[in-house]
Amino acid sequence: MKSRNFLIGLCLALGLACGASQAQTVMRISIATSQDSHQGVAIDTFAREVEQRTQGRYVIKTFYSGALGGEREYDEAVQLGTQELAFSTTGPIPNFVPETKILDMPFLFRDKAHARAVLDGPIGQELLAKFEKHGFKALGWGENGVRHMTNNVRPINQPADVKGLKMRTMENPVHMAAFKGLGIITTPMAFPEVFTALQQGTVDGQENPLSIMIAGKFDQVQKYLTLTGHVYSPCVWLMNPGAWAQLSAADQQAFLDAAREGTRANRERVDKDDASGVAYFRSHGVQVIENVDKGRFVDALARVNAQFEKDFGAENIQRIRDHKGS
Ligand code: EAX
Repeated sequence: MKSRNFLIGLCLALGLACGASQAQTVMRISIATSQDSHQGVAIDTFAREVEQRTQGRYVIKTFYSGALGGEREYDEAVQLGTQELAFSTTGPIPNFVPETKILDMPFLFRDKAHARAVLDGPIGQELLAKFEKHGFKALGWGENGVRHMTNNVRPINQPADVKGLKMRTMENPVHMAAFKGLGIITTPMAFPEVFTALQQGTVDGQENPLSIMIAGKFDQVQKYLTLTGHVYSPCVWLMNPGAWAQLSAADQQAFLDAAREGTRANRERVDKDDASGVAYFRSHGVQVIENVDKGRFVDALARVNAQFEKDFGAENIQRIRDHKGS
């Protein structure tokens, strides 16, 4: 009997070991916004592409709406290795990778095409490489979109109108410095808390790309939307370096290709949301101010921009502004 039990035990152990070596490796990726969004499309596409390109050896489990926490929390989890992957805006990233701060400067990029060309070109690739010494593998850039302002107090037509407004901001030092420079009372907060904060009046307003505001149904809690286009908001594909190192060279390429496809789908959705956003908000009762004189906002930021030039290097800023190819 004993030897029979031993044999059964041995078979089970072998079976498990054998099963484990054939088993799929499951990795997790998360976003703070809902699945039906430009970020949801990004990670859904990534997951599908990874599975196809690795013949199902890698399975990417997708988490939405802050199910694994807000961006700062899951960026940290990826750095620590308790989570393998994340698709994050650059909101909290300067707290981990200070070199990326320059990308969060207001009115740096002329438009999305300019931003995409910079991120996909040498400047973007140089910045991706900087993530490594801060404990991340960055697979590529994605997009959150061009940010605009909403609030419940008054329509914003000019810089003076934002003075004294209490606005939720991302936990981003560059954004906060700029908004303070405009006289805004900044309230940094993780995204999963924003809807409730707007609903309860903890803050008067917030700023985000149209894609985020549509997906977050902010029309239910905001009266005025102004297309300030004050800053471009990149996303980045983050991976834990240990998880990356475990991939074969061919699988690493599969992950990079999957991220590229994810970004393609992500940017397409941003364009679609930008094209339909104004009509969406108007039809949901939000007053939309489409044309503001952006030059006046740039002028109002002169003092803050002088500081950014010192911090990031005027030549680095100029190199981005001069980038052709958009
Ligand atoms: O991915 O926190 C933010 O405002 C970001 O733009 C986004 O909503 C989270």
